Amino acid sequence: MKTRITELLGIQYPIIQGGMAWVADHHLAAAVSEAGGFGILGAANAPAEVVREEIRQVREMTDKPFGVNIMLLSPHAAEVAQMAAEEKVSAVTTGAGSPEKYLKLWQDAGVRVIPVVASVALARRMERCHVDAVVAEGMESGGHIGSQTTMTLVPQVVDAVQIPVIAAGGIADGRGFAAARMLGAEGVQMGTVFAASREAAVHENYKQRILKAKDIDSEVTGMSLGHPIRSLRNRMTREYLRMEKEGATFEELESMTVGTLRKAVVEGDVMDGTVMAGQIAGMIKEEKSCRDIIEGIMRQAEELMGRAV
Ligand code: TUI
Repeated sequence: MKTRITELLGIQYPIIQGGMAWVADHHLAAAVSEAGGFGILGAANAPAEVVREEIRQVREMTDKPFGVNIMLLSPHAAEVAQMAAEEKVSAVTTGAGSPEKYLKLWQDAGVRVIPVVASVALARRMERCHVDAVVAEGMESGGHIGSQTTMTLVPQVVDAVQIPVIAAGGIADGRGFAAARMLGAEGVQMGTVFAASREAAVHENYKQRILKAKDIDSEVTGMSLGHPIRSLRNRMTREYLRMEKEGATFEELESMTVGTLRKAVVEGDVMDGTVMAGQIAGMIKEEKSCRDIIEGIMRQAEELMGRAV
């Protein structure tokens, strides 16, 4: 089961867990790493000391490698970047921007760097800065998204760079894994399926909303602000989209969403909270352990690919 990604990260299976805000805590990251994948803590908007404590907790639960995702729009991004270097986590992934100003810090500390990109241009720029790999994330993903689909983005990024590419967006089973490999990816990153896993320490209402979702249940809000966010349809998305259509100001729209991800994930308010999830939510029907998810995917992919995984 070797690819350049399993070699780079020292893991058994080339399956990486997305660094989801409020979802990807030590319970989830440790479970994914223990199962042979690569668990990731989502730093989101948290201060460095909170994330450092999460790192300690993962280290108590597993000896396996794991990483931290740094959300570059966070007001604490710089201090979390510094802390990740001090803690010498195996890898950092980044989202919602370009991590150029932090690369040297991580590279000097021996931390692998894997930026999430939504375009060929950023993938190329990252390769020129000697990052170790990129995650090419399609707009099927939940949360903050780009504008290209996984099917179109992944092969174009694979053609554009020599470093290994990890596919993300719309993948949750062995068919998706095999398809990503056929597109040239050497690993996959998945979020939604792990958000609905047994070890995800999220509110039951959030988990059930994912498990009950249909194929057409997600919406993209914030397109007019240049920060499109995919989440599952509810009173919140309907009201937001109505205001967006009516030409509400940046401030009006922003003020509507403050604290709403926490509201859904932690408090379980799936009506007025932001239920971030990818389009593949419609395919996820039961809560499984991270081990069952990962081993099931590898088994199905091996069958499909004739052990050429
Ligand atoms: O980052 C994500 N997904 C996220 S971050 C997040 S938290 C958040 N909350 C409210 C508003 C905004 C974010 C929820 N979900 N995925 C990785 C990702 N990165 N997708 C797209 C991008 C991206 C977009 C533009 C990366 C770089 C970029 O442009 C950078 C440049 O300078 O070219």
